[in-house]
Order: sequence, then structure tokens, then C-alpha cells
Amino acid sequence: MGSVHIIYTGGTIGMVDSPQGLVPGADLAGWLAGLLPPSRPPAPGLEALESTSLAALEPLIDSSNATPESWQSIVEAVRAHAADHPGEPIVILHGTDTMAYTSAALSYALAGMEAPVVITGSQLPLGAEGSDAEANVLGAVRAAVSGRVIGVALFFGGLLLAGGRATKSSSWDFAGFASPMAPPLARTGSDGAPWEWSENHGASGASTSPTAWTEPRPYARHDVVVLDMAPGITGARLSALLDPLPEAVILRAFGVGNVPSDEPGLTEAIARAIRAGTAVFVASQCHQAEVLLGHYATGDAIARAGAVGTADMTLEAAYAKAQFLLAQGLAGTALAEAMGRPIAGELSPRR
Ligand code: ASN
Repeated sequence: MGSVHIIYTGGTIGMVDSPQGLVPGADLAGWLAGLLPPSRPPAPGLEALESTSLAALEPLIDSSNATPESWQSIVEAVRAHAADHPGEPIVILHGTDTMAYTSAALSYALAGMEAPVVITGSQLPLGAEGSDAEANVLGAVRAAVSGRVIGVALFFGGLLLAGGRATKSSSWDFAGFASPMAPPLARTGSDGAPWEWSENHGASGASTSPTAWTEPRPYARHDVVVLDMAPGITGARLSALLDPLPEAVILRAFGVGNVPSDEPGLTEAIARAIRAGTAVFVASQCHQAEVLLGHYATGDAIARAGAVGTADMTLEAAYAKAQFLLAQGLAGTALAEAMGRPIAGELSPRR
């Protein structure tokens, strides 16, 4: 593996101070040229790296401004590069705020692609003292050229995670991402020590899923709403939040997927949405969760109404998957059924 292609999309990594707060503006190309071979003796794992190319997307964004259309721009940039350089590893530099949504979205849309894709960013700008930018970029490039990543992965704070399994776990810690329901694909050792690869390091598994789309339709902005339950929510409030009806709802419920079943009109509001053709998914507010509707009476009523649990998917994976499946033309019951089938390793097989 002699080369890597880097796609820069924005995020704190390339930001500089301004009177309005952090904005894109750092000399990322110059910084990368100084960081990666041949200008520096290669960092461990990069001995075979001979050349790097860089493309920047327009406009560079804070990832809080990302939309499904932004995911599609990245998909197209990756595909365009892969068409001319088949199999060449790709690293994506991205803001951390919605990086886990993007990594899940890319893992569905790029499932089956030969080239490994590793996404990263940083908590501090590359020019800030003690920044995590250098360690994260070197780690992402090392993972990308390792020959061991299948599909899309996310590297951050010493962990390599499957793209569809990651979640942002801290707004400030350098260990900013976690994979609560799947082991990391690899962990870095300290000071150049060898990485520890997990046995299922190919678990991003994009090329292996029989249900993957080989030529998916592009992401577009579909009306998917994420709603949180909280003690005291009323049926009237939930009904109002669902009017007009979205194409899909992800209800972030309690524990294994419980909602307040004693609350008049609340289960009925969910059932009404499903009858009208909206797919209703039940996720959990727990950081680490497997949704099991029907385990308690409080989850059973909505399951009988046709709501479908998101199993052990992260919210990010479930949201991006709902957007992906809607973009493929699925709706209602077909969408609900497809949610339970893995596309790119985002979901554990049912035990
Ligand atoms: N707001 C930034 C972003 O997501 C946060 C970061 O990159 N650390 O673009």
C-alpha cells in the first residue's frame, strides 16, 4: 500500500479562532505535508506510505451543519476517487459532532466498496497546543493502509471502531468516541507499540452483508424525527409533535424500549402514526442498550401497534439507516422490516 487519499470536509481539526468563534481556515495541506512521509521519517505503521493526495470539499463545514446531502457529497467524492484509483485507502477528516452519523451513513452507501475508508477528526484544532489532531490523523492513515480494515471505520483517541457502531461519547475528552455494543476493531499501543487488533477487525463487514445495496440511490433529506421520552410527557404533546406526520420516527425510550403506557393517548398516538404509514422505531436512551420490545408491558403495547425496536444499533446508526432506506424508496412496513436487517455490520445478528 503506497498511497492514501485524504478528503477534508471541515470540523475543528482545520479551524482557527475568529471573533465569531472557531471557523475553518487552517493551512491543512501544509500541515499534512509536514506530518506524513516523505517529509518526515515515517511514523510506525506508515513505513510503506509513499504518497498522499488531498481533496477539500466545498464548503468546509462545522459538522453540526451536516445533512444527508453532506453525506452524499462525501459518498460522491469517495466514489469519484475510487473510480480512478481502485482499492486505494481513503481517510476522511470530519468534525466530531456528527462524525458517527456520517460514518454510519457512509458504511451503508459504500457497502461492498474495495477501498477501506477511515474517518477521523479532533477535539482541538491542529494548531492548538497539545492538540489530538496529529495522533488521530496518523492513526487513521495507519488503519487505512493496514490492509486490515474492511468497509468504513472511525479512528479516534486510540480506538478504531466499526463505522456503524460508533457514538460520540465526550465533547472534550481525547477519547471522544465509544462503541458501546461492539468491541473496538483495534486499540493503539503506547508510543509506537504494535496495535492490538480484535479478532473481528473486519466487523465493519460492509462487503460481506448479503443485504447491502450495490448501487444505492443518493441520500436526500427525508423527514425522520428523533423524539425523546421523559417522565411526564403527555399523549397530547406526543400527538402534537407528530403533526404533520413524518416519514419515520425514532422514539428514544427508556431502558430496553419502554414508554409510559399509563399515559392516556400516548400509545394511541404512536399507533395512529403507524396506521397512517409512518414507520416507528424504538431506540433506547441508554448509552449501551439492546432494545427488547415486549420484555415489559410498557414496551409491549407499542410493539403490538407495529413499532419496531432498533436492537443494539446506536442512535446514529439507526437514524442514518432510516435515511438510507427512505432514500432507497422504502416506506412504512417495508421500511420497518428492513431496519432489522444488517447492511454493514451496524446490527448484531439476533441471539
Ligand atoms: N463542532 C465541531 C464539528 O463537529 C466539533 C469538532 O470537530 N471537534 O465540526
